[in-house]
Amino acid sequence: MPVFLRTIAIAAAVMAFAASLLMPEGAAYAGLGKATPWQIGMQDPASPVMEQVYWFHSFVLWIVTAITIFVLVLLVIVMVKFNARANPTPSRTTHNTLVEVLWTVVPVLILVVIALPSFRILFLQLNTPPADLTIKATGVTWNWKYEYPDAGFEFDSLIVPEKELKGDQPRLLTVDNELVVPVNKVVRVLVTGFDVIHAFTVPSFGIKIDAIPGRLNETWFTATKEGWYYGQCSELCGKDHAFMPIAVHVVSDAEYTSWLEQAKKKYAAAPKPTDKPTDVAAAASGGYQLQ
Ligand SMILES: [Cu+2]
Repeated sequence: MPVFLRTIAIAAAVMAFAASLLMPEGAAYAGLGKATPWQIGMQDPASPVMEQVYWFHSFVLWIVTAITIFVLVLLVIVMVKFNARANPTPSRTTHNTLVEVLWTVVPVLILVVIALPSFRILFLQLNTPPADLTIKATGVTWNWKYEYPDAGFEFDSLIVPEKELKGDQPRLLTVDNELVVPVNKVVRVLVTGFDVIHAFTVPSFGIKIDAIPGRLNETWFTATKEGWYYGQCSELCGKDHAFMPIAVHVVSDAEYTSWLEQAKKKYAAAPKPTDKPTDVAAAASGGYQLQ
């Protein structure tokens, strides 16, 4: 037993030391709105739904960890106490009513404890509250098209190629025309696909929903912090699946109102988005190449 424990302790120490050597200085464990180098866990939550999802994830992780340790301890006890050398004449016991009732009832109780918050969060996600703003997102091969039906305009949102990025714009996530939404408002997102199935995802808002041609799906979020939030198409849709990012800029009410006025003029003057499968991203950038 002590040898076994010592081996585990040495292995843990070596792994911790290796991780500290590999970990670059200033690396964050998780970022808000986008993935960060050396991230551990999910992106930081910026909506009530994602806060709940994150909480549930950690909650289940603790339960899983406890069960794993419990089973490991049982295995070690069996290996050490009941091996052929330590226990040459084994017991002939085949039934123990108390133990059998326990190993049936306890897992059921654990599942109930997991299921209750799970259903609560599922209901929170699926039950859209009265919306302050509605946006329609259409997945096209290979970009997103956004429509603000109440304001009466729509526009294409295309990836910005790596060589055209400015400042600290993130690679593979930056777009030319981003979604803009006000902070602390209920945003209903209607999602559909134009030609093939895509999926609209923003991890920090806790939303991921399929964009299916001929079908209108609905999801919602309330962004609780201003800033930039990124996501990517999350359904394998074709050759440029990796190059149709989603960028959402969350701004104050005043900034949103002024953006809306400008956007109405800008997109009214712009040519209508192409509602047919074109290689718009590739055409705009002269072909996107991975570096
Ligand atoms: Cu896609």
